[in-house]
Amino acid sequence: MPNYRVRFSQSPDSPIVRAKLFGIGSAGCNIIEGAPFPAVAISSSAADLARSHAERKVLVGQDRLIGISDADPDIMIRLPSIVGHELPDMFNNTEVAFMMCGLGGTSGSLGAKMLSSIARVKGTTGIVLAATPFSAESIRRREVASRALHEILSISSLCVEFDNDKLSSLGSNIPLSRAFGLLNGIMMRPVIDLSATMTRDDVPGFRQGIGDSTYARFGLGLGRGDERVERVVHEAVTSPWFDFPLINAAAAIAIFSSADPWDKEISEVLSRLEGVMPSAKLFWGAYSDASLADRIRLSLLVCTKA
Ligand SMILES: Nc1nc2c(ncn2[C@@H]2O[C@H](COP(=O)(O)OP(=O)(O)OP(=O)(O)O)[C@@H](O)[C@H]2O)c(=O)[nH]1
Ligand SMILES: [Mg+2]
Repeated sequence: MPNYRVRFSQSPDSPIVRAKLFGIGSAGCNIIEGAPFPAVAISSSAADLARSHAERKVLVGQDRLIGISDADPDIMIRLPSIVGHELPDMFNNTEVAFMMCGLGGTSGSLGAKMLSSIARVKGTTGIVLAATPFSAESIRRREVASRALHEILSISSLCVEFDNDKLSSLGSNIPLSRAFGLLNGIMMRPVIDLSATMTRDDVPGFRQGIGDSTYARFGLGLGRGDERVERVVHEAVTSPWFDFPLINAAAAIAIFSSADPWDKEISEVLSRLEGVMPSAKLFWGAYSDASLADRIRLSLLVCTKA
C-alpha cells in the first residue's frame, strides 16, 4: 500500500498561513512569553496580564467564563452577543489559532473552551496545546483538567496534551520553575514549526486529512554527528508523551529543520517514520533554521485516541 504523505508549502505561490497565538490563564501567559511572534494574553487574573509582555492583553471575568461554560451547542451561533465583539474580531483574517494553556484551574480550562468555540464559529482552525497537572497537585485538579480536555477536544480541530507528570523524565530533581520553563519551550515548538511551514492552501487538506476533534501528543528530536538522522527520529519517537503503540497511529505531522535542509536526509527521516507508523497519514514540512548549526531537529505530533 502506498504511504500517504502530504507536504506542506508545496505550492511556492501560496502565502504562509495567517496564524494567531493566544496564551490563556496563568500557564498560558507564561508559555507565550518570549514567543517569536505577536501574541494575545487572556486571563481572569490581572496579575497574569501585568506580568505578560504580550502585544495584546484581555482580562475576562471569571463570571463571564463560568457563564458560558455549560452552555448548549446553540451558544456557538450566539457567541458574539454573549462574549462581545472584541474576542471574535481577533480571529478575523486568521486561518489557524494556536491556544496555549494549562488545564485544571478556571482561566485556562474555560478560556480555552470559549476561544475554541469562537474559532469554530469564525471558521478558524483551532489548535489547543494544553499542559495537564502533575498528579501531586491534587486529584480534583486532574479531574477538572481531564473534563476540560474532553470538552475542548470536542470543539477544537486539534488538541495536543502535554502531561506534566511526564516531565520527571526530563531529569530528576529539577525545580518546578525550571521544569515549567523547559515545558513552555517544548510546547511552543510545534507552533513555531507549523507557522513556518504551513501555507494557506495547506489548511483545507490538513483539516480534511486529520478530521475534527483530533487528539495528539508531541515528541521532539535533536541530532548531530554521523548518525544524526537515526538519532533525531529515535529521540522524537521515544518521547515520554508517546505512551501508546505508535504502530496504530492514524495520522502524524512531522516538521524537519536544519541550517540547510537536505532532501536526502528529509526523505530518510520520513521513511523511518513510516517504518514506525506504517498506517499513518503523514503531513510533513521542512524549513531552514540557521540557529541549529550542525544539528537537525524533528517535531512530531502523533494523533491518537484521547
Ligand atoms: N507548562 C506550564 N504549565 C503550568 C505553568 N504554571 C502552571 N502550569 C500547569 O497548568 C495547570 C493550570 O494552572 P494555571 O494556569 O495556574 O491555572 P489558570 O488557568 O490560571 O486558572 P485560575 O488561576 O484558576 O484562573 C496547573 O495545574 C499546572 O500543572 C507554566 O508556567 N507552564
Ligand atoms: Mg491562574
